[in-house]
Amino acid sequence: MTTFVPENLDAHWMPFTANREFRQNPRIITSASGCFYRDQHGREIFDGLSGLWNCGAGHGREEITAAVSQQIATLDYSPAFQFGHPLSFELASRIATLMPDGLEHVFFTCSGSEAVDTALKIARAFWHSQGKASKARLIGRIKGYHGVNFGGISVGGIGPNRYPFGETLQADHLPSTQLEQNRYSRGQPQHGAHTADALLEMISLHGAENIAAVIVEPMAGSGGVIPPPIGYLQRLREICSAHDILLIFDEVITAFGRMGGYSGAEVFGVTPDIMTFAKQISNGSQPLGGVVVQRDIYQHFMYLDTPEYLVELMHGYTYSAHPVACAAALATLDLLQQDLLIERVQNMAPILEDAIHGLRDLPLISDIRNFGLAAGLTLEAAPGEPALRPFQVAMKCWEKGFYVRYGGDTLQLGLPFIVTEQQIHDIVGAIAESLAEIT
Ligand code: PXG
Ligand code: PLP
Repeated sequence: MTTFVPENLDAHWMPFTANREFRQNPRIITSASGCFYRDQHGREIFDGLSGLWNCGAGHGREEITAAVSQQIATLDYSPAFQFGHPLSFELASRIATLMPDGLEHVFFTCSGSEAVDTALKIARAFWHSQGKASKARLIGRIKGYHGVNFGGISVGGIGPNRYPFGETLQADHLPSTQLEQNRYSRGQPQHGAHTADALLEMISLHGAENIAAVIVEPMAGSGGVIPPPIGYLQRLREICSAHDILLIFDEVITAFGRMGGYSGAEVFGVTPDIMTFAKQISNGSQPLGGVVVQRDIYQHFMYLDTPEYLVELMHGYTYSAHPVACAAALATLDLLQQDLLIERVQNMAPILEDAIHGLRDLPLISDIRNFGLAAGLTLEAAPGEPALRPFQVAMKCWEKGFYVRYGGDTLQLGLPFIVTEQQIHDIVGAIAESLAEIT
């Protein structure tokens, strides 16, 4: 195995990366198969985050490779606007059958960030076309992550992702549901449904006639794996319905298996008006995202009082519904079904829950959360440096052959759906050892 390190690491300005640190300690991944990466030194690394939450079926799946190869040879690209290709219609229909009742129409994008901005634009255009242009304000939530485009950071609730970039869209933010009394909850926490009532205060402050939509992740992912308190999403749904405000679930991480169902909406029993997805839809193999909208919203645009040859929604991307990405997604949905991967997530989730909560009494840990095949650990901050310890632990894990996500004051796991019980114990053990080494 040859050691591969590119000569000029500076030419690539890496995303969400400490570029200066990376240059000192390049972590170059050269191949992947199943639950493992291979790095530039030929070492095997267990993939504790399924890529970036998107490779649940495992890496290098032959079925996806074959579908992508065949499609690129058959139709590599066709114009996304005013012309179609068969796979996008097939895929949209498949997705609609997997979503809660009423969520029936799919608008394709290339990423989660684009899906979020698309969802927000659909919400505003929906009201605008009814002569209610003042219904434009958007409500997100503290600690929410909705990608990095201007719409997404406006509703996003992670400060450093917003404030360096200046003025954003008119938005407001619900409080986080991460409460002190919920620490070490297993699955959905007991407390916090009442935090949804902050929406009522925003309605009295801004007026429902000036609010387009509320957007939340059913389970906050990047903010640290924060499952919704029992009754919280139901309460948001009730308030939105009562005040004619659209409810958007950002399911970029939660859709297509991670929660043990096809969507967080299904698992938590609350149906939004609009839902975003990305990531797991193509098992990470091709960039693809999308927005699923309720029947009535789509119908509204189809019955606009405009000539039929005119475009109903002035929005779309060059690569919307890219044929090769659609082929990858159809193969991914086949795999989820044939390999019973959603059932696997359900079966493995209690094993992850027990293993991760087993770390509770270790020094430096101040909270542990989990749902489905996702888990988050909060570490006590080193003086003045809240992000230091998670970074140190993740680097120790990497040295031991485990890729663990770190961000802010948390460590996060998003295990592959094909993970084994032994692998769960191995990665949780590696975290425990790494914690001991930095204490
Ligand atoms: N919404 C949500 C809820 C997300 O989790 C996005 C939108 C944006 O998707 P794109 O495809 O534009 O990145 C995301 C993405 C992590 C991590 O490790 C999470 C995301 C992306 C990268 C890393 O927590 N979430
Ligand atoms: N910028 C320019 C100059 C363009 O021509 C286009 C698309 O035609 C875009 C940005 C948007 O690119 P995309 O459709 O890939 O999002």
